[in-house]
Amino acid sequence: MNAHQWHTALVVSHDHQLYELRLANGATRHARVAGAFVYRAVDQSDFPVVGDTVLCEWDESISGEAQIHQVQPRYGVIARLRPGDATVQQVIAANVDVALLVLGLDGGRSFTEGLLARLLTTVRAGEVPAVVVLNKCDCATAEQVARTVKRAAYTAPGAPVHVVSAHTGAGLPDLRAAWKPGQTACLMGASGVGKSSLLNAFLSNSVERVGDLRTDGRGRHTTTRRRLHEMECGRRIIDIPGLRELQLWSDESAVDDTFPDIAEYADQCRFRDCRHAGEPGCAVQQALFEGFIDPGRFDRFLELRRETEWLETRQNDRARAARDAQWKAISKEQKRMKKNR
Ligand SMILES: Nc1nc2c(ncn2[C@@H]2O[C@H](COP(=O)(O)OP(=O)(O)OP(=O)(O)O)[C@@H](O)[C@H]2O)c(=O)[nH]1
Ligand SMILES: [Mg+2]
Ligand SMILES: [Zn+2]
Repeated sequence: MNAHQWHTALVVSHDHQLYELRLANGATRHARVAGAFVYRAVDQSDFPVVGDTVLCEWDESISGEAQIHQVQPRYGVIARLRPGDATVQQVIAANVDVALLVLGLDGGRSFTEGLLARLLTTVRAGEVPAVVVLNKCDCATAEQVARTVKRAAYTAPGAPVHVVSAHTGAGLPDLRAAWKPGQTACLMGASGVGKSSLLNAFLSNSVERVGDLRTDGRGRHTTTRRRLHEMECGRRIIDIPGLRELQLWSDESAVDDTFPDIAEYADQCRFRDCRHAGEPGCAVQQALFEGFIDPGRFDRFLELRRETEWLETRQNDRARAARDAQWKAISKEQKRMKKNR
């Protein structure tokens, strides 16, 4: 076999720079990005992530480790603002066909409209279809379940809502039908809602078992790394650690998609750029006043809107700084050329 043959492979997981790939024949192989790749990369979001298809090669006679040369074009990208950084995007997973937004039915803060709206806006920004998964239905009464389903449907208009239990298996066959063989689902949600338990329930008929569980000291198993798993019949599922911070990487239109009811009123505001903060002729304020918009929902809308505006301003600042630096370099070069003439 030719030692320098190119291969396409799927990124299954990675730990900093060390990647784990699955090859077309099902074998796994460790890999790093090639030197030229690092040189070409503009920023962190160019590097491979879980779910990516990459082109790679290796030389068996030197080491079995593959070099990744290229990331194939992505669709279905789930991204957030890199924690602790003002303007950098962190891609969480790529080529995702459906996002399973997992929340808990066990009371307390396992279900909040705020978190659901945030998860939804995040996945809509990457044009990933969302399914709401209310897990731990074994912990709730029928009445509690009905109430939460209603709140979920109200917060995520248009998204299917599934009531399930990873422990009893209730609702799982229906949920499995949310994505087709050959497609990839990505579990998202807070820590402890049962993402890995759902994964294990899905993998129970398959050869693979989840080994990536670590006890977090409070007696809980916590996922520490994103990982793509192969289910039976060619379905794929990505498990990720609970997102402690989910700052949006999104734009205003994704927020409007999450709040179509509010966006509809906003279209009727007198000013195109109305911020719905007391401007004259504001249809949103009017609808609030008349009770057509729920004040809590309006607060969540404003919060996400503010966050995207802030991000856009930061990005513009960054672009301007880059442009200024470019002009400075050009004029410096011109001065140098003049002097040398
Ligand atoms: N009663 C009940 N408990 C569940 C269910 N699903 C998960 N749990 C429990 O919830 C706890 C957290 O489950 P995990 O699957 O580790 O949660 P996770 O979302 O993967 O958490 P992170 O990996 O930290 O993000 C465990 O103690 C599970 O046994 C369920 O359907 N019913
Ligand atoms: Mg987990
Ligand atoms: Zn307005």
